[in-house]
Amino acid sequence: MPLTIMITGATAGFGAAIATTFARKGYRLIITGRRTERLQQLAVQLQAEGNEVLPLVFDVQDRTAVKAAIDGLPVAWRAIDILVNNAGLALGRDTFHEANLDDWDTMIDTNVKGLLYVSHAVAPLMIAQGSGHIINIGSIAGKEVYPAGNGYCATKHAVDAISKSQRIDLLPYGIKVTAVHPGAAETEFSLVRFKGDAAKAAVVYQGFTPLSAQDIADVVAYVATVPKHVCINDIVVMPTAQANSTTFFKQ
Ligand code: NDP
Ligand code: 8X3
Repeated sequence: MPLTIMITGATAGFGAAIATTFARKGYRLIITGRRTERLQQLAVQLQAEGNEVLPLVFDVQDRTAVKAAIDGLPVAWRAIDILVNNAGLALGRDTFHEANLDDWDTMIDTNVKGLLYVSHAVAPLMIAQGSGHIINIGSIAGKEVYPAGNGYCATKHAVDAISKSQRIDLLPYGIKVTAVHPGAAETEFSLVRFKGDAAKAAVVYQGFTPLSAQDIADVVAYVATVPKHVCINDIVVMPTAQANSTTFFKQ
């Protein structure tokens, strides 16, 4: 029986690249996101390549929808070997006192509460089978804070803490927990952060080679395929031209 991976936020960026990468490795895929058309397109493409794919449309912020989606999984899809908690976003780049409270709410509801809801719904399935691997996509913003990163940095520090806590509580059930913390990667991330301002988003990646979505998919594929007795707990992945959150070598 091929292994099954569930990826949240598979309609773009890291999630789409992770789905494509694991599809090529022969995994069965549960792909999720809010944008139905994009999710359906990816599902059709991967199915055409011979993969079994189950697309599920839900908003990770909506805990009733999350629970309904996982509880409603067809029996043949209830054995989830790997969960990649990838869905997330940054909104705004404002100093603390100028930050928009709705932006904070959306980031906390998505990056923190959404990750908790999905993990909480999937963990019992992994516990029942006595194995599983949760891979949480954190960020360098979860290791260090940077100016005007306040709310987003807080959510990614929470992902770091949740990963450590899941690792302890799920230890007796043979469940691995890995946190992958990328630096700057060119996806739709900055377009979303700057609310559709493409010029502002492009500036973020000027003067150096950022990570690509495929770079992160390759790292996720690596941590997911080490031997059963090995768990990579935590990994920080940066562009070579980025030393930390604020130090870039741009030319
Ligand atoms: P993208 O904007 O390209 O993709 C984000 C994905 O998350 C989309 O598929 C989107 O799908 C999904 N998503 C967002 N909100 C929700 C929601 N409420 N419910 C369900 N799905 C949601 O960004 P990235 O691929 O770059 O980001 C992926 C993850 O990586 C995020 O957690 C981000 O914080 C993190 N990250 C990104 C870095 C970067 O520089 N790009 C660096 C470090 C970490 P849809 O809109 O269809 O719901
Ligand atoms: C995304 C990278 O540097 O904008 O998590 O926080 S950064």
